[in-house]
Amino acid sequence: MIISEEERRNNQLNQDNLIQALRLLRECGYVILEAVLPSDWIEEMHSAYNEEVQKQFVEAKPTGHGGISAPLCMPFLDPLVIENPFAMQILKQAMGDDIFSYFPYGSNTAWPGCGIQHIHRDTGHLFPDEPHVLPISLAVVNIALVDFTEENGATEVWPASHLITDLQHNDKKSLEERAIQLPSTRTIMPAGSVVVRDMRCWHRGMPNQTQEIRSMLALVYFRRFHHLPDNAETFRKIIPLKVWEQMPPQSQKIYRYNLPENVD
Ligand SMILES: O=C(O)CCC(=O)C(=O)O
Repeated sequence: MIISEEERRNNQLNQDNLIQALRLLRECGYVILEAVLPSDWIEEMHSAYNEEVQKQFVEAKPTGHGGISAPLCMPFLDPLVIENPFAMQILKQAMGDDIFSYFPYGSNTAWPGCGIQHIHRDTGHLFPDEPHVLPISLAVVNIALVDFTEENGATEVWPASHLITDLQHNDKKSLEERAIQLPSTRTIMPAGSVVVRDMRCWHRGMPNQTQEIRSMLALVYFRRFHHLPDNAETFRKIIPLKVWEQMPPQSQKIYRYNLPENVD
C-alpha cells in the first residue's frame, strides 16, 4: 500500500487506508506499507544494524539466511521500531489493545550467495485439528532496512495461505507440493517499508544475488489470551530450584513460566 504524505507526517493511517490494511491482512495474510519510515532514520538504523551484524558474526562467515537478536540499546529500542505507530494501529485493531511481545526481537538477513529456503509458515493454527480459521493471534512486523528486490532476495509469500487449515504446521513436503499449485508473489518494496504478516502465512527466503546483505528487522506480537501474561505476579513467581529439579518433565513444562531460582 502507498500511503499519503499526510499519513506519513502524522504517523497514522487514515480511516480508509486502515480499513484496507486490515482487509489485506485478513484476506491475504500480510500487508506492506511502502516507505513509511524517514529515509535518514532508515539509513542510521541500517548502519547500526550492519555494525552489529559484523560484531555478532565476527568469526562465522554466514552464507545462508540468518539474522541477529537486536541489542537492548538505541537505536534498536527506538519507538519507531518497537511500537511502530502504523503497525500498532493495524495490530491493535486486529488483535486487541493488549498485544504483547518479548525481547530481544530478531531480524532476517539474506547473505550474499544464499540459496532458497523451504516454504514454511512461522506458526500453525491455534486449533490444528479444526477446519476453522480463527482470527489472527500472532503477527510479525518486518521493517525493511534496504530496498527489497528480486536480485537481493525479497521474500516470496503465498497470499491467503494463512487460511489453509488442512496441512500440519511442520509438514514441509506437503506444504511445498501444495504451494507449487498456488500463486505467489515477492515482497518487492523500498527501504523503510513496514510489513505486517500473519505468521501462519506461507513464505520463504530467496537467493541474494548481490554483494550486499539484505536485512529486515522482525518483531513478533501476540494477542493476549485470558488474563495473562500482564498479570506478572501470576507468571513470575519464583520456585526454589531444588523443588523444580524434583519435578517430572511434564510438571516442569506445565509450570514453565515460573522462575526456578536458588533461594537458600
Ligand atoms: O529473510 C527472508 O526473506 C525470510 C526469512 C524467513 O522467513 C525465516 O527465516 O523464517
